[in-house]
Amino acid sequence: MTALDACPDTTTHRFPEHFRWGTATAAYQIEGAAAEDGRTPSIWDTFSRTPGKVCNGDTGDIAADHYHRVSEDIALMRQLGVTDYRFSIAWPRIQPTGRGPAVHKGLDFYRRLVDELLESGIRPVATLYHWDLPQELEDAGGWPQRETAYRFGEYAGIMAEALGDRVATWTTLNEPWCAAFLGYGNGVHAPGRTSALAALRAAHHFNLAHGLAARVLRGALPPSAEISLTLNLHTVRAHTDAPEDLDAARRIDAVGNRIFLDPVFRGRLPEDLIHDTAPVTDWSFVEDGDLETASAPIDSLGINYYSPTVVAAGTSEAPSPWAGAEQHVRFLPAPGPRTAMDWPVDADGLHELLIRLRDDLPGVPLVITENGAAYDDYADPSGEVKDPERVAYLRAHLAALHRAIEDGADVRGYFLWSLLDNFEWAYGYSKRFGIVHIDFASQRRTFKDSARWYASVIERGGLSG
Ligand code: IFM
Repeated sequence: MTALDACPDTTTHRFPEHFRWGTATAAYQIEGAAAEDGRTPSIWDTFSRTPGKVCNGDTGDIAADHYHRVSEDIALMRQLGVTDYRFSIAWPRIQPTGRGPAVHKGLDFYRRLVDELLESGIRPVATLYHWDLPQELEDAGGWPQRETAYRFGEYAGIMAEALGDRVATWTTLNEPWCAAFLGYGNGVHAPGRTSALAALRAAHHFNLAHGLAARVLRGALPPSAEISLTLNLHTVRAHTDAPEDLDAARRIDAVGNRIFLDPVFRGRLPEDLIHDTAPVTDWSFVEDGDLETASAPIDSLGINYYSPTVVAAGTSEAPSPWAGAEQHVRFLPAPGPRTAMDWPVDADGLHELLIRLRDDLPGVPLVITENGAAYDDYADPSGEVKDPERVAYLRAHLAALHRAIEDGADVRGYFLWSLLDNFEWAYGYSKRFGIVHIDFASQRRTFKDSARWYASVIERGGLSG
């Protein structure tokens, strides 16, 4: 009997019976052990070593040292009571040059992780690509080159063979928008290139890579395995109903959302996107059959949501990730409170997005594969980490998600970003998203109040009060 059994049931937002409750992480952000057991540099190792690219010159060399602390971290998950754990596989641990046979020690690490999760009754949800491209593939042209998509298909086959019998859900890519447009468009992410054409080419090759991997996975995995893709879809709001502002929103929806949704779910590129991007490219790098490959059937769509985007007609400064749309679009600050990332807290945006997907993609099960917030957390003198703003953020977003489910959105699970404080890309360790606080000097893990709160949500199967 737990403490909750003795209390009157005050659950106000009960989630469906088989709802999946998880936390999420990514390899480069937590693993460390950057040069161990055959792992070679990824584009993030190179980028983080480039002066001026990452806050304080931070790198993922040690990160949360998860590579050496897997058992400890799984014990934390058991305490939380999560049903699922979403992690990513570091491609350069498996294929150091991005091609050829797998490194056994790399595979062994993920086998051990998955086996310990299963022993703990936690369902493994693996992402094949969360931005750590082997540097050698970038040197050969990176995602703007078609060949990278074929290499990704090969890597997917290796992983399916190694772990296909025990990983429940396979996600091909995490947030290809960020990887293409922040990595190749405005260069704030690795590999730091600034070319609208490279960003659009990368976006197409991500779609192709996703489809190639989905086909390989489908051929190799047991029928029970679920194949998915995670997108950071933008909830785009026009500042006013004026036609110019609505058109600005349409442009961002095309280059932010439909550039992936249409190829993957409809086997075509949006016509307005082709028209808008004509000054940059004629899309002749799209070959016959690519869009059919990209639209290989998948079992669910993962959605990462943090905050909405408000736009009006106007212009924005370059370098911009938006592949030319910035010449027609002005980005406005959304009102209301903000997180430590300066991102607006707006849970209605999650509801809005889910209702749009309910209508646009009927029959496609949805999973929230990331949602969470960074705040300036610290351990107080008694060693406690109080993070009431994060609890408020999570509560509001879970309530919005619950409302969307009641309104007919078929959402099967929620993964909180993130289990651990970690390497937040260009922000290094200056931003903390974890519900577990990490003292990076000692690697001591401490549950924040939000971790205890999330555990009680999972135990109740909903929100209370
Ligand atoms: O930390 C990232 C994660 O890697 C991808 N989605 C957004 C998170 C917060 O910025």
